[in-house]
This record gives sequence, C-alpha cells and structure tokens, in this order.
Amino acid sequence: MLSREKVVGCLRASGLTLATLFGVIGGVVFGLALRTREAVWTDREVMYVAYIGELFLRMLKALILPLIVPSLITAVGSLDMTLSGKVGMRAIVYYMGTTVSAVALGIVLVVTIHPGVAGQDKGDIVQESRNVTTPDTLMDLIRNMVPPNLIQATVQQYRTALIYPGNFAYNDSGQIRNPNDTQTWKMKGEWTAGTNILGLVFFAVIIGIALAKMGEKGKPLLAFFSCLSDAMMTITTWVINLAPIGVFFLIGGQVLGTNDFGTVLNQLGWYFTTVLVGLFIHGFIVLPIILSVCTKSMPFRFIANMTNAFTTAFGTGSSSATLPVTIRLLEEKNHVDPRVCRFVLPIGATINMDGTALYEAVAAIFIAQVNGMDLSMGQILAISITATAASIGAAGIPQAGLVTMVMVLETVGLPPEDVTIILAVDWLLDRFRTAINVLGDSIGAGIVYHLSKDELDDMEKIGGKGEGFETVPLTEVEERNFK
Ligand code: 7O9
Repeated sequence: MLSREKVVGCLRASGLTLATLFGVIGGVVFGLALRTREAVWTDREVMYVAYIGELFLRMLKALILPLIVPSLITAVGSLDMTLSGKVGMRAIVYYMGTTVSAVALGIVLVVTIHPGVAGQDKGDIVQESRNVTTPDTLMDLIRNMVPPNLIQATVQQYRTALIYPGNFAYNDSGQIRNPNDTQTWKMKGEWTAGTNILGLVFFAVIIGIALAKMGEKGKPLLAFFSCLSDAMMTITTWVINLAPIGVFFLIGGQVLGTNDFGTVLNQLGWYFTTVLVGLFIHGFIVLPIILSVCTKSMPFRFIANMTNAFTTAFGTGSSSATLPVTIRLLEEKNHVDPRVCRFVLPIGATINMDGTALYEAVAAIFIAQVNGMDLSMGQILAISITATAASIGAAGIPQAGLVTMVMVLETVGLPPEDVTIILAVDWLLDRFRTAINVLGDSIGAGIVYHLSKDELDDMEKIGGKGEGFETVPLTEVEERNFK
C-alpha cells in the first residue's frame, strides 16, 4: 500500500533531485517561452538571462582545483603503495575497457544507421581551424604531464604552434618549408591560458606516493590536505543546493541563445540521433550491466542516487565542474569509501570520457560519409584508436574541443574544416555526452570500490592507516535532501 506519509516522505527525501530535474525541464520551457516573445535575442539579453546560471557554474569551477589536488594527495597517501597500485590498475582497466567498447558501439551504429548522405549541405558556419599535427598534439599531451613550474601549471598549458610559411614553399637553410605540408613548417612552443590539469593530477599522485612512503613523518601534511579537501566538500554541499536554480538559468540561456533549432535538426537529425542512441545504449545498458556483473547487485539504486550529478552535468556541460557533486553523491548516497572515490574520480574525470570517445568516432565517420568517402577497415581502426586517444588526452590538450576532432579527421585524410558541419548541434550533444562521462566515472568508482573492499578493510584492521579522511557528517536538513 502506498500510504500518504510514504509518498510525502519520499518526495521530501528526494526534494533536491526532483527540484533539479524540474530545473532542467523548466529551463527548456522557460527558454522556449521567451523565444516566442521576440524573434531575435541579442547576446546581451541572453547573457542577462544566463547570468544566475553563470554564477552557479563559477562556484562549481572554483571548487575543482582546491578539491581535486588535496583529495588525490590524501587518497593516495592514505593507502599503502601496493593497495594504491591495485586500485589504480583496476580503474585503468575499467577506463580502457569502457572507452574501447563505447568507440566500438559508436562505429557499429554509425556504419549501420549511415546518417551521412554524400553531398549533404555542409552548412555555412565559418570557423578558423588551427593547424596542428597529430604527433605534436600527442607529444604536447605528454609534455603537459610534466609541467616545469607548478604554479604556472595552475594557469597555463603548453602547446606547439606551427608557423605558416607563406603562400610559397621556400628554402630555410636547407629545409624546404612547404605550405601544403604542416610537417615541414617551423615550430615554436607557446603557453596558452587554461589550467594544466593533467600536470597537476600527475603531480598530486606523486606527492601522495611520497607521503605514503614517508610514513609517520608524512602525517601532518596528509592531515592538512585531508582537512582542505573536506572543507571543499562542505562548500560543495552548499553549492549543490543552488543546482535547481543554476541549471534552470544555464539551460534557459542556452535555449534562448540558439538560433534555428528546426533547420539544424533537419540537416543533422540522423547524426544527432545516432550519437544519442549510442550514448543511451552505452549509459543505460552496457555500463549498468558491467556494474551489476562486477558487484553482483542491481544497478538501479546506484544510478538513481547519482541523478543530481547527471542533471548538473547536463546543465553545465562539464564533467570537471560536476566533479564536486559526483564525489559528494558517491560518498554520501552510494557509500563509496573516500579513499577510493577521491583517488579514482579526479583521474576518471581527466582521462575517462566514454561519451566523448563515442561521439568523436561517430562524428569522424559521419563526416567521411558526407564527403562520400568509403572507409577501409584499416581506416576505421585508425579512427577508433585516435578517438580513444582524443578522449583520454582531451584535458591535456589546449583548446581540446576542436583540436581533438581535427586530429581524428586528419588520421584518415579528411579536411579539418569539415568539423564545422557538426558544430551546430555540438553544444547539445556535449551536454548528453558529459552526462554519460559522469555516469561512466561514477560506475567506475563503484566497481573499483567493490573490488577493493576487502583489502581496504584489511588495511584498517592491520595498521589503522585508513585514517586521513573525516567525511563531513551531514546536517539534518542535508540528510533529508540527500536520502
Ligand atoms: C565533459 F577533474 C579535474 F579537475 F581533474 C579536471 C579538470 C579539468 C578534469 C578535466 C578537466 C578538463 O579540462 N577537461 C576537459 C575536457 C578539457 C577539454 C575538453 C574536455 C572534453 O569535455 C567533454 C566533451 O567535450 O566531450 C565534456 N564536455 O565531459 O566535460
């Protein structure tokens, strides 16, 4: 029997989640309603509407750096070496496996649905494409893992830039600089604005290992970082309460600022559907099955508990901005040990992007179809490998969005300008793939925790080395919100 109290109790318990869901739907309705009032909304008007959402996004982003660096240090530092090695290995195996399966799924779908019709209208958006070569991009990625200056790494990333030789080839003391071959161009290194997150993550793990090795002597610094990350988690709890309003205005502003939905979806409808179907199958069939097989339990509760993270991901279009929310929900609602959660999630947010990988593979093959190009098995394999690499490396590549796509196109000789074909629906697909990225990271943390549970328990029994994290207890009101 469904008693009244039960219904009321349930509604109250999931109040925040429901409110955020309404925020998403309300934002769409709000945006559409405003559009009926006026044909063209200026950038400025759109900015006014999105303003509140922008503030919410800034708050989340402010938390990322002071949350992930101390979290990683403490998590790695409070596990012993063999255990962090094992936990890390499990996470990496999961990341590789799910990313590869997402790419494979995307390829099967795009080849069977065949959304690209040769000679299709390529649209008229003109976007400057940057000149990059795949080896430079991959080498910059590794370079960014080893930042020469940590303070600089919080604000700048390194990249190799190529200098256009001019319209004619010329001889530069014995080297031919050919404008048609980027490999012959002069190179220069430059620093660009943007946090070098890969370098910081890598360094945080190294400090964690060092502190673990130092034993007793490392304890004070560990306690400091642990305290810092807990303070950030406390702030996160406050910020999460703003999610319904923030998401409402973020989405409202986006809907308001997007012109001609109709024509865009008409032209790219099948492509859009292919990506969406792929994301759906991966997120709601493949990943849940992996979760239930690994943990031998039903995945529904686990996934439902993460709803707020998905709505935040959808609202912000950024899995790193959602990270504080994801960590909070995993620890409080799904009871994942903070040592695992705060170790694997920041790494997952950096290198594990199933949605992005699937999307890049589908997009590249779609563009090939539009160009009437028949791809060989070898070329499809090349696309899978670069799409996987692009999703792993995105966070380490300056201005990743376009660059990674260009890199995938380049491997099979497709014109890099053609990324503009898919740009029109990119912002919307981005939100969906971000939600799947967050889902993939969360399920990964759940699985790694389940597999490592016994070892974590043993560790506590033997050395009591499990201390370090004091998860902030929920206040009564929060408790209600989170249940
Ligand atoms: C999507 F978690 C942190 F703090 F370690 C972290 C911080 C920043 C992790 C990653 C980043 C980061 O900058 N990531 C990044 C991701 C940078 C550029 C591009 C992307 C890809 O983003 C996804 C996509 O476009 O498909 C998606 N929007 O998951 O956020």
